[in-house]
Amino acid sequence: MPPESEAELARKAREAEADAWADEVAAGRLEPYVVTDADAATDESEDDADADGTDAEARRWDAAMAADAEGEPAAIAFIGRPNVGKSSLLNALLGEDRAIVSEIPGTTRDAIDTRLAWGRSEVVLIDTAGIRRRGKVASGPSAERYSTLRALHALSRADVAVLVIDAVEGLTAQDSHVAGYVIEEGKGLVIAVNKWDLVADKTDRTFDQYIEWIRNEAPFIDFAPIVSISAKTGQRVGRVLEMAIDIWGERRKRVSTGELNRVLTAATDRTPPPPVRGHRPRLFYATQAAVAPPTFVFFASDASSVHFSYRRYLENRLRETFGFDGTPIRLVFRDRSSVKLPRRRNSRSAPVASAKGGRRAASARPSGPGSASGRARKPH
Ligand SMILES: Nc1nc2c(ncn2[C@@H]2O[C@H](COP(=O)(O)OP(=O)(O)OP(=O)(O)O)[C@@H](O)[C@H]2O)c(=O)[nH]1
Ligand SMILES: [Mg+2]
Repeated sequence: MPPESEAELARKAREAEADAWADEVAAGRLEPYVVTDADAATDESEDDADADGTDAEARRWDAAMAADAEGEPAAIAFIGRPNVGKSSLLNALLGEDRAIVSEIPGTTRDAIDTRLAWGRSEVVLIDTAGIRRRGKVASGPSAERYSTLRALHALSRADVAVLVIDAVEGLTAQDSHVAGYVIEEGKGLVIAVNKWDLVADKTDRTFDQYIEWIRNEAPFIDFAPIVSISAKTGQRVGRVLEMAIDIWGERRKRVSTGELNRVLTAATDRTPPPPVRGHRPRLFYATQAAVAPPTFVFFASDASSVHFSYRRYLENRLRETFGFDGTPIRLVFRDRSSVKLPRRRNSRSAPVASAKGGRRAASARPSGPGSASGRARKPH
């Protein structure tokens, strides 16, 4: 993968912006949010307004409307290895042979955008060139290098990636590699298992077993939905688009700070962070710093000692409560030595622990909090 592409530089800039924001809050220059009973009451009524009653279709509609409002249609990139059927899938969705399809790997050379009406809005479908193995690209003809670079560039301007894999070949190491790249970029992800028509002797267990196998192979993409399709027969191709648009909405979802902190309190009450060197880090509060991808800043007494597995535990609690299906989420941990929440002072914990800082080391993953429009205003 290219080390310092434009996309990479943009991602780093966004990361720096979110870091600066988190530091402002940590330094007390922005008001931290303190959960009170009054807030809890207000939140309850807010929650009712966007409660579960909304069905999937309505959410999709909302997403399309939001896209319209922002003036930017949802961009969905079809990515994957050469010859898996990306162009075929695009054609099946459009109902016409817009993109060139052939059995020769490397048919699509450049990323091609097609606008498609969706409800009262539009989505942009981006067909991309097959992404080859790194070694092959490095030693291959320059045309191949450029088509891979263009595919990655297309991903950087997309909201959601549909990773197309070949049902017969299964999830290869290269597929996992590309999925990892999607996560690093903070994009939404759908796994489309194409050429399902070629899988012989299917029973009603076949797809479940297939999913189980993929989940075992690549547990880091467990947030991404998987759908079996056939671009050739058109089976379930529409589902792919529906899923991608749902994920577009999930990626832009905001949760209220009150609600977020109730989940945090419940999570830490149930399982407190494990002690490190005899000292248990404390998590004071959290706030959502950005959308696309959803990014959360957690303020802790010793951010660097919040263990990876505990970060994962918190991520799971957030997903359990708020969904965020199909999108990576970022959890960033920051030290906060003076916090306005009422708490008992633990003389052993404070100065030494927070001096360790670990601000950079504290981010759970390479964080990239997304578009400028996704930048959170001061927590409400
Ligand atoms: N049986 C079957 N064949 C398919 C399906 N989808 C695509 N194919 C075939 O797979 C071959 C490759 O399809 P493309 O759509 O060109 O694949 P691509 O991923 O765009 O390939 P590149 O542009 O080279 O990266 C073609 O021969 C298609 O007819 C499918 O669902 N079932
Ligand atoms: Mg193609």
